[in-house]
Amino acid sequence: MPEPSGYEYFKDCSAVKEQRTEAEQKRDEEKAWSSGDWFGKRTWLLLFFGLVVLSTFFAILSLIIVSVKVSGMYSEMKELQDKLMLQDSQFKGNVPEEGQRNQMAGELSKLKTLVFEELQKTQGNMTDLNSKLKLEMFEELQKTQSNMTDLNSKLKLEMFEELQKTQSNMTDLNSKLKLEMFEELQKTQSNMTDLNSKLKLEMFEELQKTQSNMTDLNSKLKLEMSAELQKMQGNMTNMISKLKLGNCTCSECPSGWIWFNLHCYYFTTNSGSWHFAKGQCNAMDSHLVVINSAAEQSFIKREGAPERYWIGLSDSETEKMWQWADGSDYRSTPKFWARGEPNNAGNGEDCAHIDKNGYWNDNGCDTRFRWICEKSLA
Ligand code: MAN
Ligand code: CA
Repeated sequence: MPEPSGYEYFKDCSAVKEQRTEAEQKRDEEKAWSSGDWFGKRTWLLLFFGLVVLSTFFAILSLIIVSVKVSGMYSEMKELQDKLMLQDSQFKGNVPEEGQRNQMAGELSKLKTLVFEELQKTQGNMTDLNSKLKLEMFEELQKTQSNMTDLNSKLKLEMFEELQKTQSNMTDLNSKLKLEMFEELQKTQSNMTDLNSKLKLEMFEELQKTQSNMTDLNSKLKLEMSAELQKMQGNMTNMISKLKLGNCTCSECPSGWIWFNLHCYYFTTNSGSWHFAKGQCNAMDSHLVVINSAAEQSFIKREGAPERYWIGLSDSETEKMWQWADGSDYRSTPKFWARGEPNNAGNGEDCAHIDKNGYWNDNGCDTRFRWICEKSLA
């Protein structure tokens, strides 16, 4: 029994549908008439119907396409089958005999030879081509090498020139640098020389100052040492004298008197005229000091300075006839007058005294001075 076509099927379905829709339509129309919404229901119905028609159309179209394709494939398959069948029958029916096979083998060997010759020719051509190619490449390489050599030479030349320039620049720079360094060194040397001169000057000045200070110090030291030495010398002389005396009846100087060379000396603190002083010394079993030696003068000078003291020397009896108080000969004793003395100044000066500087001066006998008494221990 033949299958119903798509159209018939569709016809049947639409018939059923039509039957169902007519019944439903009647019902709906009744409902719509009764409910009063007839326009809305109809629109929905039309839309639904359109959709059904469209889907049916697309279904038929698909079916046609599928059937066309299937029939094409089927015819192709059929053709292939026919070909195969033909080949099979040819193969089965045309099995070559031995003579034919030998002929075919001969043809085949000829073919092989031909192919081999062709291959050999091709190989020969290839070899030629290869040789040509090699030659060309060699030539190209030689050219490239030559170009490279040229380039290298050019580069070398350029580099050499550049190096020469750089070398020249470096030499210039070096010369400049040397010059600058030389100038700087000269400046530094000059500065050093100036500094050296200044330093020398300062050192010389400092040395001069130090030398002067040293000289002052030396003078002071000499003076102090000389004084000290004189004292020591006096003391030593006294001690020697004491020792020399040995068994003599020696006695010490009275209290307040100073011992020197076996003599005692009294330096007063009160003052009076020369004659008053002379009387005072005599009253103390002594006389105004008589200076018989340089050592004694030094002792008097040292102990008396810087006061003025009457000494036992006067020319009150005869002008310029100086006499010592103990009768010692004025002519044989050393003199220690100050410069320009005795000058008998003013109304006359007949009495001698130790001045502030330690040397002698003649002065008016009534002048009030301190005095020095002396007595021997021998
Ligand atoms: C000065 C000098 C001395 C003199 C006194 C008198 O010092 O002329 O010679 O004895 O004066 O005061
Ligand atoms: Ca005088």
